[in-house]
Amino acid sequence: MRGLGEVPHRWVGWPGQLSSSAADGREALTRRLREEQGCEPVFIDDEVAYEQFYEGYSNATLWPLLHYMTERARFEPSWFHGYEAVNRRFADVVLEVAGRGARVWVHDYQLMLLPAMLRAARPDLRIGFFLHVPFPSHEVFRVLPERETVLRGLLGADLIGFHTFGYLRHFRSALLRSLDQDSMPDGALVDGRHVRFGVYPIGHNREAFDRVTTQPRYQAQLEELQRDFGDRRIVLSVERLDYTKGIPHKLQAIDRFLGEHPERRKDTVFFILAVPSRQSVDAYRELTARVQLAIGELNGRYSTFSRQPVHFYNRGTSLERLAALYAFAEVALVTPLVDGMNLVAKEYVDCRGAPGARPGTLILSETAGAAQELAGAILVNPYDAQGVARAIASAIARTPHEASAAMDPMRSRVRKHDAEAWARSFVGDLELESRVPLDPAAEVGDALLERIVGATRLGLILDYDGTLRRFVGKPEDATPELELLELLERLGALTGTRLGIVSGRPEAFLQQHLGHLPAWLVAEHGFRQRVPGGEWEDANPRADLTWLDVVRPILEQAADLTPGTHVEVKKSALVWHYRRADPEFGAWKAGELVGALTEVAANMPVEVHRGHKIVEVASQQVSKGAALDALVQSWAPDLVVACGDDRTDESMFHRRDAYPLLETIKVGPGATYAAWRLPGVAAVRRFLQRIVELRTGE
Ligand code: ADQ
Repeated sequence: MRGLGEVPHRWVGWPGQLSSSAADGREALTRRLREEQGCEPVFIDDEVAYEQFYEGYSNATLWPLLHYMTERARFEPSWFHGYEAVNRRFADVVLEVAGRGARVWVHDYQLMLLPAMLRAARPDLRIGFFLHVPFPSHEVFRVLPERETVLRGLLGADLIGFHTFGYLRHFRSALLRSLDQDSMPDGALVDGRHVRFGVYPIGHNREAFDRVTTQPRYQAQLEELQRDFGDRRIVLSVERLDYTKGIPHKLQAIDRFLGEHPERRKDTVFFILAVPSRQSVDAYRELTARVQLAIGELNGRYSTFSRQPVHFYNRGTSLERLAALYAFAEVALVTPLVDGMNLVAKEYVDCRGAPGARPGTLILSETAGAAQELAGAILVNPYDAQGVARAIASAIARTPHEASAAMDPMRSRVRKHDAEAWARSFVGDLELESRVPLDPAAEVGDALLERIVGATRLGLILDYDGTLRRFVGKPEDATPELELLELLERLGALTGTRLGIVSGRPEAFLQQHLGHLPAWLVAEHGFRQRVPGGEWEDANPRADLTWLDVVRPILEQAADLTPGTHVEVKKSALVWHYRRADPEFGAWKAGELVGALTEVAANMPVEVHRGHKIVEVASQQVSKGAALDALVQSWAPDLVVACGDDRTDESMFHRRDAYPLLETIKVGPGATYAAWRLPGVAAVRRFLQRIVELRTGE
């Protein structure tokens, strides 16, 4: 790829299906590819891998699904195993050839698991991924049984690129709805890494067309076309013979056009160049037969003895002939049903400037990614045969001046944004350092650990949900796993160490799951508390809770109006949960609810806050900060570490100013008053494990 310039690079790819004799010479082929072309082959021509990975999961599951053709998509669990295995084969070869810190650019839907595989094995690599096909609406994508694994596979990358902003929008929606992964248009924070997203519309290989159109063979092709078809207008279609390209629909439109314009049957000729594709997949063989039949019928209906209106070429074409055809055709009819970008449209536009080219008009599907860039095309709905027939008629009727006026600005754009510019822009962005959101909290490091090891009387105050335990679909399912309980047991038993768990959960939950631990428990954000092995009691018996009856109906009404939400009633707080609601609808309703509550509760002793998929109204007279005060008083420690992920934990972090003995750790992204940061639950557990090891001298 020229965009990579002089940067030393290697291609890793499948050299295609080998004949059995060539398969015997794999080693020789590998050597030749490596030495002569800088390529590393990955062989997938063994029967199982080929069928499961290539024909199966790539071409019969993902390809139709990503192109909105759910009814064509087939799902076979064994295909996904083959897909995983071949992605793994690619990973093995990449890992062999990629040096430390190498940039790896992964292409397209066949390799969507590869980024995460590479990331897991080699965090030093900088990984980019580009999707050449559409990313469909989540309503379609969610049909994929392995959707979560596939999305996680992609999130292994540092930079993920799409042709259009629409595809990126759909991808973000899938992240939110399938993985509960929040994101911004430019990226997402995933396990403490910033995964960037970008829009990079691919361009055509301008350099190849510039080169070929200066050659005598191109001129010869052009002269031949002039001789044979000089008195006729050519309407040209070029595509792979694929059901996404809408060839049968196009033939219907041509049928209408020829039916309605008998005067054009003599001077218009339709060239359909369809390169055979994936002929081992049933759907493609059926399509070929269907197209051939329809063309036979069309020609039967409209041919005269000397003239045939549709010429169908079911084969590839040399670049000089292709360029000559582009240059000679006065209309290009590019009408895919869905297309990631479509390079044929851009090649046609560029060839308007080729030597000897005739002025021309592009008819383009509004459903092709290229439609967003090629504003001078006649945009059509490929399903609307009548509309496409009208577009053909109006394109043919254009004067050369009209055609050029629409074409010239498009051509400048297409030439500027060619394949090389596209590659440069993607690779350039991949070079940029990932930006972790800027805020003052520093990564937890050795300085903090040293202070912890040195403390004689250490206090640990830990939040539960989102800090010790990952969020799951239903809050009641987020019970502590054995591994976590063992860790907490060991922490609580450390000499010179006091452990407190401060949570928004009700006491019943904490008692049931954590009650046996040698730990101070604080429930409902500080409303109820318990010393190890003791009885539960009110932290602030004088708190005014009369507001509960006023606020509760407001939350209940919100729950009635928003499917998938419910109200949790605690002794000193009310919580509206929207984790199971449609994420966007839930977030919008949460905003409304906070607005309504802020007004109603203006004079009440409450705090309204929006947390992780919740809106909570809690007594102002209790807080985690107040709970921390009480623990500090009773423990008399020389160091306290408070750690939490939520806004309610900020009331503890604010105590930093009051106690120099307090170290504060925010878990996850977002603005905070804490001094330190850990990226997520896994990192918190590793951190606690390290404390156990250091304080026991393990
Ligand atoms: P494709 O689906 O293959 O690519 P497209 O972008 O149109 O579609 O590229 C086809 C290429 O093949 C063009 O360069 C064209 O010149 C060539 N070609 C087609 N028919 C030919 C023929 N008969 N003879 C010779 N050459 C022929 C996928 C996505 C697209 C996306 C590209 C690039 O489906 O949406 O634009 O990747 O990202």
